[in-house]
Amino acid sequence: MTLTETTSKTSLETSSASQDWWKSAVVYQVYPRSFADTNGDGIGDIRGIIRKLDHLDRLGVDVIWLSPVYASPHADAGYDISNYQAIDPVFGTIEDLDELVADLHSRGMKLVMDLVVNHTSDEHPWFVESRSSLDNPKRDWYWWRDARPGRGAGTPGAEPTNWESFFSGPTWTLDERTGQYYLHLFDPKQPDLNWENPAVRDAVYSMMRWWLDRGIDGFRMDVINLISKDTALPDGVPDSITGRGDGFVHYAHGPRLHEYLQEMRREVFDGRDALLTVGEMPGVSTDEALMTTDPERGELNMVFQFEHVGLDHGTSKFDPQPLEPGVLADSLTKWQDALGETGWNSLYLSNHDQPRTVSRFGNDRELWRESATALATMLHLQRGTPFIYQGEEIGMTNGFFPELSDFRDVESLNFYAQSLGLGCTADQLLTGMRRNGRDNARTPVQWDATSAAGFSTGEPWIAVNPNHTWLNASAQYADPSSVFNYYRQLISLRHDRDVIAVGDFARVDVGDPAVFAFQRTLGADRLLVAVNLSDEARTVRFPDPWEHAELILANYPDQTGPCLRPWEARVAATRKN
Ligand code: ISL
Ligand code: CA
Repeated sequence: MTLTETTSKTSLETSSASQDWWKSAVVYQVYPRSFADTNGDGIGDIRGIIRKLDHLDRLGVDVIWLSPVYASPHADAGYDISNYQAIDPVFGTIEDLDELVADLHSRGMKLVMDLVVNHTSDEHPWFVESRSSLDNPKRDWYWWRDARPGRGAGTPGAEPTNWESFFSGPTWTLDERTGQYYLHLFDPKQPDLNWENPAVRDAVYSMMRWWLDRGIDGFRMDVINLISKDTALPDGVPDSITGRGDGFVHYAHGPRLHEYLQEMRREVFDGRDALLTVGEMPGVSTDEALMTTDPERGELNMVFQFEHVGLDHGTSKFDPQPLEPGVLADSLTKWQDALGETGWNSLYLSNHDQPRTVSRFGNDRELWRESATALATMLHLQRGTPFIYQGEEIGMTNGFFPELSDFRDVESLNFYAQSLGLGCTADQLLTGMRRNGRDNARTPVQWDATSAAGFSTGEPWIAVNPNHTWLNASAQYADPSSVFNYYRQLISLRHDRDVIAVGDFARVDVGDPAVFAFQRTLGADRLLVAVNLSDEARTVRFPDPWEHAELILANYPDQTGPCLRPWEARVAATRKN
């Protein structure tokens, strides 16, 4: 035991000093609007993050990914940026941000900022200029097109392509002044930048250098796989209900994506040390992810893939379907295997766009603690860099939204408005939104049992979950069996044992698809993980080496034989001689 500890510390020091420090790091996502409010306006702010750094320190995370705090009209909660180099007053000042960076650094943590450059806000000066006339020098910074030939601008179906936007409705909006349409894959207030134009790329790179010079440690890149599009802009195959087309194959993973990412690396990242880059890539294939994360190609450290967070989608994300046993494990295993040798995985179950992990994949009622810790074990002991979404470390559950007026998110509200017109009932739609809507992730972090959960002294911008009276951080700190303290153990295990960060991954068949079991190997070190992802006890066949392994972590207090109780997780270690 002593020997193992000494060995792992030495190798950790080596790995954190190296360029690959992020392989043993754990990232924590802060969604600032819902984290902690210090001035009573009901909206979280940067000073709130500074005030809560002890929580993050205690948890033991290495990196904070901060969702956008830039100047924004907030049509999409800050993912619509009107000034990349200014902090929105609702979140604070640039001095607050500098102080946050300094405080994090003094505690040995890093800050990764959100980079949203597939689109800007329509209130960004670039777009304001671009839309001002047909011959404005910035006209070509965005995607402007005439109406479809033979159709009058503004008439139904005259949009340049038939694409459906991520937030419902067409991806094109007519600008009356110049009579042309502009492209927006998301909200009309989020026009897409034209990356074909080198001046756009230069402006983005110079903004990125400005932030890195200020001391931040990397970027999480919003929908970065959408920056290169097929310039012919072909129609997508029409949907039988909306009549609009799915343009994904034409606007995602376009022909110049890898060229742009490599150019960005040369222009922005070369010569700078110890950064972290992660690209959000909805719909990415394992092949594309491998190309993007292969260090030889010099693109990104890792990507967020979406396969496992789409498994429960029916006709849309708002039509969630139950998952068959083994489906989640199969998908995650596929990604472990595909990116194992050459690339690198990010590991996540939740973020500000997804429902809460324990409500979606676990049992947030009778087996809340067991399933929250089981899912965390399954994720954190895979090969890759784990991401914790704020509140996940205390097992926060989906929000409580009795009425339509309780929802805030543009995606949900637009979907509701559009689908009601297409014959769905209000009840059906609200049920789907309660299950999979993005607002689930955006209710305030539950710090304590007081009326606004310690989040704010004012009226929170979105309702606090009523379960904060028992589900809150302060109730968990002192309880050794809490979800919070379990996460602490998982994080410190990763820091202490290189087999977790970089060991090989191999799925183990224990004879029951509801049990996700795998083995990690690094030299002589072996880690054995078995997690029952179901509400029922399961009898499993543990392979040989497991019989003699030392149990190093479990989410039930006592251990009994080959039966895994509901959502039981066991982690054991052996060392070959
Ligand atoms: O949540 C989604 C809709 O089902 C996703 O498709 C999401 O829109 C997609 O992952 C892109 O997300 C990112 O870009 C969006 C922003 O709204 C999300 O919050 C952000 O994470 C546009 O900037
Ligand atoms: Ca505030």
